[in-house]
Amino acid sequence: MRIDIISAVPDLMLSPFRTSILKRAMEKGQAEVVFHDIRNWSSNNYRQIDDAPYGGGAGMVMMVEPLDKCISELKSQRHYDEIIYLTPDGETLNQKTANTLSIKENLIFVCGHYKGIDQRVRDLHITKEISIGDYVLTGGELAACVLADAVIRLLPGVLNDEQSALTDSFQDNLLSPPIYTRPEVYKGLKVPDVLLSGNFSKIEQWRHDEALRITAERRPDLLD
Ligand code: 6GU
Repeated sequence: MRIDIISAVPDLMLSPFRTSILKRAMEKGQAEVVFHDIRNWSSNNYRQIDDAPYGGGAGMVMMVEPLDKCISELKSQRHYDEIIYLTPDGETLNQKTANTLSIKENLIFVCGHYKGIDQRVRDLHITKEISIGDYVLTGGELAACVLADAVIRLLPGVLNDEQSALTDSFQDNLLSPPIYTRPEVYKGLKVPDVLLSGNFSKIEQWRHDEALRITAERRPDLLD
């Protein structure tokens, strides 16, 4: 999979992709993430990419021309399955969307900054709009990292068996049961006996019961 990320501040996103699992996925060639600084497509001497909104009001708007030029150039090089704008007014990201995107070949993520992007970029190019939750960030960059992480970890071979995505919270619409590792007792808190029993069908039953209990308590909406 290849993800092209377009942003006014690409540096904000470097470290997540230079560390740990995402770094390894890039090194093994399972994912390629390419950053594009939108200023490189600005046509004036000040490398301007934003301007005041028509009709007045606070904040700046990302101009249509640099974004259009950048996206058009990428589109001339390969087919993109989705061109995604990260915005608080998009559909809220969930595991199903991450699963769907993980089987695509080429994606573009457009990160808005300031008040957002000129509507005509959306009309011309954007095929999907995604939010990562009901709160406002300073820009789409952190959301783009979240989306890229959620998608890349699902690619074949990115996780090893122990980290397997199949047992994740949300993959089966249940939250995760409690987990423990050594020691057996810590500050008087004991690991549940069933986990030490060696009886794997009982352990699986306990884990499922606990997952149901915790989901009912915290996220009853997931059980509907
Ligand atoms: Cl995708 N962008 C911004 N700026 N804020 C957000 C968001 C995205 N998702 C939640 N809040």
